[in-house]
Amino acid sequence: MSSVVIALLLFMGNAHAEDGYALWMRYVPVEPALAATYRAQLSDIVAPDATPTQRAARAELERGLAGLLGTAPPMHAEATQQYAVVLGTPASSPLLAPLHSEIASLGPEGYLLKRVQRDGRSVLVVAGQRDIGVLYGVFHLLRLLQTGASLDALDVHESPRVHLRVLDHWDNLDGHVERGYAGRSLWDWQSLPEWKDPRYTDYARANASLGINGTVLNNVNASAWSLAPAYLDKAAALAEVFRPYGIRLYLSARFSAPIELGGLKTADPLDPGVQRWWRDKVNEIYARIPDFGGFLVKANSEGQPGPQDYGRSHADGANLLADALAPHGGVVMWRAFVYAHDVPADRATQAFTEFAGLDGAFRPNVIVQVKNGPIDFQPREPFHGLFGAMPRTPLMMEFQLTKEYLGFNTHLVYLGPLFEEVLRSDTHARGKGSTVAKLVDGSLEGHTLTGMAGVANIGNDRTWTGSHFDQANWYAFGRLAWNPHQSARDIAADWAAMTFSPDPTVVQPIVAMMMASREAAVNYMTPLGLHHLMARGHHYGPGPWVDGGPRPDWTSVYYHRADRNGIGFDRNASGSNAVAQYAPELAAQYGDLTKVPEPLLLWFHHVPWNHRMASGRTLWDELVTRYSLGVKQVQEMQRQWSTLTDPPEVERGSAPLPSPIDPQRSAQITAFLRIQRREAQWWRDASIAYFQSINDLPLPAGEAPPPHPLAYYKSLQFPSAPGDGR
Ligand code: BDP
Repeated sequence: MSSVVIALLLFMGNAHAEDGYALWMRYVPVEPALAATYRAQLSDIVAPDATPTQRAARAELERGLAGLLGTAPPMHAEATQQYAVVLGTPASSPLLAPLHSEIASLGPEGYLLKRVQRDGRSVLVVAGQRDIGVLYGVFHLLRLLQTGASLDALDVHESPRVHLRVLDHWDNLDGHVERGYAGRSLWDWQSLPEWKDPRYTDYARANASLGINGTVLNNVNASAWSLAPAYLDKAAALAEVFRPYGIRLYLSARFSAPIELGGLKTADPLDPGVQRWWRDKVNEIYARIPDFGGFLVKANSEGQPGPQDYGRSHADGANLLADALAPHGGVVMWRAFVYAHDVPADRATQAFTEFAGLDGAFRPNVIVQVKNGPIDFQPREPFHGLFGAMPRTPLMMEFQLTKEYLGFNTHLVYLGPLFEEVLRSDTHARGKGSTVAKLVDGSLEGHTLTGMAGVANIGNDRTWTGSHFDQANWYAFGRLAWNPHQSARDIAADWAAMTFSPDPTVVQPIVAMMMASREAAVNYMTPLGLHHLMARGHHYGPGPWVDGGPRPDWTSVYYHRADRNGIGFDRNASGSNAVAQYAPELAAQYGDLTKVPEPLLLWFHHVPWNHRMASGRTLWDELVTRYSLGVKQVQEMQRQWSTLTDPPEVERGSAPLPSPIDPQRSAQITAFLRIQRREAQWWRDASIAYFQSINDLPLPAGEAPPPHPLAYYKSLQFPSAPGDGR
């Protein structure tokens, strides 16, 4: 029997459960032969059960093994004659004393998975210095089983490279999720604190399985009410659920809360009354949540209040909160996503202009949170110039998992390659090899306060993320936050194996689809360095014609600058000079039309339509070709998917192979790919119709003209598109 058939038979028993809720922790039976090997190797387990985290580790292992192997081996709190696995810390298990220094070298969250000889037999050790490391180790072990790895010669030593590994929820108190495409907020504020929905525990399990250790509960466009006593009680209940899973709770703080909640006349950071208010507020929080992580702040950006309202700097604002948090060990994650309405400068330069000069002015418990690119989570941006420009300040990476600009939840776009591209970018800050990853993990500048944040794509949809494939973006973020040097492809392979099946005939096409998907989206939306061309407000669909409105840098025409002669944003010395915010080597490369990488061409240059590209085509022909390529790439994804859902007949006369993908998930994924195909075509057609209306150039031979006139695309309206900011 082929392994595909076996996989099918095995999951048929679980078919009812394949609605995506279990994420990558499905724990479905492994192949019988492998199960027998694993059962022999994991026959008898010693694991302490004295603390909530120890109990969580045991419960997860029991649950995982019961599902994967059909039966959970006996588990004991004390050593037995026959034990084959030992879980614990040197403090919780005397069996681990000999490994004491090896374990200690892995740090407070690290773990090892290792075969050792004990009493003449081979024993598998899952150990950490603290309980949380053991829990992480259990998840690692389960991943090995789920992906069919051998346990024969295990010798895994893991410690996180990044300290704060945080999901930022943009959830409002009324349940609306800003830029959320997965239903309503997970947090049911109305029934908290009394009712702790079991889903909160599953959320914590999923995060712990990746090593995510922080959650910001509320939107950066924060309501001051999140800091009111009633809401702090509710937050404390969530913190209690998260605690055993190593997750600390953070809140977005509205800078003007002393006025709105405290009745003060000012929120000036240098005002002693304001300072007192924040100290008291922070004390009040820690009285309820002793391990509270700290605040995330969006200030003086997009209309949010901040220190500049009082003529003070971002450092003054951040330090105000940092001083209140310091006695408790809390941190401030102060966002660098700022651009002011009264500053006419290129938006891509503003964060740098406002922050670079503040290097060294922040308290040690402040970390500045910088989006991956200088505009706004676009399908492709160069890395943010602040990376490498503030050596004395810890900088935290902010990625967006929710696909505000990449097709919402219905487009299959795996963000691993985007994250990897940014993390591997060389800033040249300290010579060649000064990658963004080395700034994020602190190794380049010797920072110990380090972090990576992902704007969550999670809601109360049964799939959590609004689609099956968007789970991979949560997954990849967590894995890269743990170690930003990992490969997006390897992570995709793990995810596909756990989420669908470890059978290579399933993993390979899925990984191929995932790895090509981000470039496909770049092609059909914003090829060659174009950016910010989406519809206004809700950002659903193409809007390259968007102009007017309250501010130019909320339009598309501001960014593409297309006219009869050419297209692109001149960010050289002759233009906004944004290139000057990068290291000299990079500034020289980006600034030179002959050296700039083509994927960033129109980000940095305004280029004539007849400019010759590497392909030999003119820029216009290349642009059209790219738009069409994006559509073809989605068609290719559909084809690859169909090889799984409608496998071909293998032998003449034999019945078609059953699909290795369960019908429930298969149906949604197939339908979503159809939506993506249609919308990719829409992006291509609308964009070509618009740019052609400007340059009047013919389409390259063989390219189909858009089926509708430009006026049609411009007339489309979607007043109820999901996720809008408000
Ligand atoms: C933009 C979103 C907006 C967010 C903002 C931010 O459109 O809803 O509030 O980012 O990051 O991309 O603050």
